[in-house]
Amino acid sequence: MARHLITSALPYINGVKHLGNLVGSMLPADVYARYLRSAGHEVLAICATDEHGTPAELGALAEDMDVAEYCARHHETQRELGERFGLSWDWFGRTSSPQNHELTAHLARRLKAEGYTETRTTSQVYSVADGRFLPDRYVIGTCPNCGYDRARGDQCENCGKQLDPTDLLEPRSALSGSTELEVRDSAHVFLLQSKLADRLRKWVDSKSDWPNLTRSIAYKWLDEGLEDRGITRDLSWGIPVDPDDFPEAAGKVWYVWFDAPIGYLGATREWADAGLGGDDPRAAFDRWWRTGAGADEVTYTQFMGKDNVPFHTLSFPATLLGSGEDWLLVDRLKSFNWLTYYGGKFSTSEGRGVFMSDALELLPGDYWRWYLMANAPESDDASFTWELFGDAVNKDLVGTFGNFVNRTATQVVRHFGEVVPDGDPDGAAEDLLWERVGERLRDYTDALDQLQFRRSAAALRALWAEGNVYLEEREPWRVVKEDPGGAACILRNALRLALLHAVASEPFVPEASRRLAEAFPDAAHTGFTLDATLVDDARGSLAPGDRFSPPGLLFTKLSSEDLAAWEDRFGGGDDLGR
Ligand code: B3M
Ligand code: ZN
Repeated sequence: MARHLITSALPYINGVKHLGNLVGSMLPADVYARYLRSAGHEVLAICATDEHGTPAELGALAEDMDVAEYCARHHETQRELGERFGLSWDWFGRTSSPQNHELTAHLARRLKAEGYTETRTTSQVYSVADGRFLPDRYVIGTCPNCGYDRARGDQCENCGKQLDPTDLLEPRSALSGSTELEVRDSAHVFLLQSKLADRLRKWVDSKSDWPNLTRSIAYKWLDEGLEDRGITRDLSWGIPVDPDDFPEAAGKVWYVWFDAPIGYLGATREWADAGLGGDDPRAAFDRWWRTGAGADEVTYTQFMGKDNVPFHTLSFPATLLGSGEDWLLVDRLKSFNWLTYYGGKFSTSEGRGVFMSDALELLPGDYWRWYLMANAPESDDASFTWELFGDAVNKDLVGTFGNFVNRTATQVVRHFGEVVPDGDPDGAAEDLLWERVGERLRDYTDALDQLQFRRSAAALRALWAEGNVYLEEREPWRVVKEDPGGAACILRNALRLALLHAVASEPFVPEASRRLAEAFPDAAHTGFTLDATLVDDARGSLAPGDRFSPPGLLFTKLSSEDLAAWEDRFGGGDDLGR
């Protein structure tokens, strides 16, 4: 038994996330957390909403709400949707929590004490009418490159050119529209990443087991020369800079990308303060994060989309290393490419693509979990299409997993009633079955250990298929006519295999797995672990005469009409000219 800390990138607070966000971080983190728990390990799975920065401010503005209220409401929505998707967080916190405020202030203070911060004066756009400095993207104007008249101060959406707000022609405030803008000086705290570059490079060098995508992104930034980074902003919403520590930056807040990863610590502190780690919250927290207090035994795995990799391989480690304290750093970092919608972007404003709330309106979480993970954008971008979704549901869940369970249940009930049949002892065919099952299971857990989700889904599919192969080879429906004892043996083994499926499938389709496991009220499966021992445990379980209550259909087939209607509603290939 080992200890595993798992975090997934923190979803921005602004609105419901789409399936691409889900599959790039929260969902694989959950599959892995469930797998490790079920393999008998101690797991702490942490997530939170990322509540600061311009996304939060703009979101609140768009809904005409107070930012704090906006965040509180959307946090609840995101929690509820996550839970309905079966995300089994140990804690789903908030970067706006008092715990995160305190940890952020603490780390900033430590960085200063270690000589890794400096105050520098920068010129910034100030809006007289709004009475505030404007972040780059709050300044809009005409693009000097293409003439687009709604270009933002950080980038022109039309031609893609990176801009400074002062490049814009006829600049105005995105908040009030006022053109009364001035360039004023503002003092900001900078994190001296350049001073930490050598330590960071050494640390990245030591991570030879990181996937290529992750390593190449980290080295690209190191090779280009790590720049010092402004970590304060002139905003009102955020974690305030402590004026005792940084008097020059009083009245400002920490940059969202400074406090957001600290949110992993903050959310763990929330968990500990809620008493979930025992009576001593400080010790419970330290045990997961401070290497001097036991966290040296923890394996820390992070999940995220590829755009978040630089922040997790460089900036956040810079914060932790630079503090001079014994914080746990990430061990394994799994990053994902993009899930596209028919090759294009998911888009809230254009109503294109499927969002978490839409998805649950159509079908339970398991259907989406399976499809998304089996087609995860691992080695490359992947495209959502209704056709692929229909195949994943109809072929894998209904046609393979569901079909095996259903055929077995029907035969058992018809010929032997709602009990595990007795009959002949196992023969050579059964030995062979369990041997094959053992191999499939090993493929499956190997792939999960290596964080290869498509491969693990394929192995799970192959494990399900073994059930159907066994039934077709042994034909209990035919054998039962002349040899009821033989048929009983076949179906007893099929039931035991279904029980194994219930345990093995739980990381991917937890709800269906739970229903299937409940079909065996007398089995000791709660004590099974998802590793090589599962084969013998499942084979040795379910005594003849144990109760079996048929689970009913685990999944429902999707008709071509359903799929066509959804494609119509959400947009599909044709609408996008593909
Ligand atoms: N909220 C960006 C994103 O959702 C950001 C991740 C923070 S992880 C500390 O892509
Ligand atoms: Zn432009």
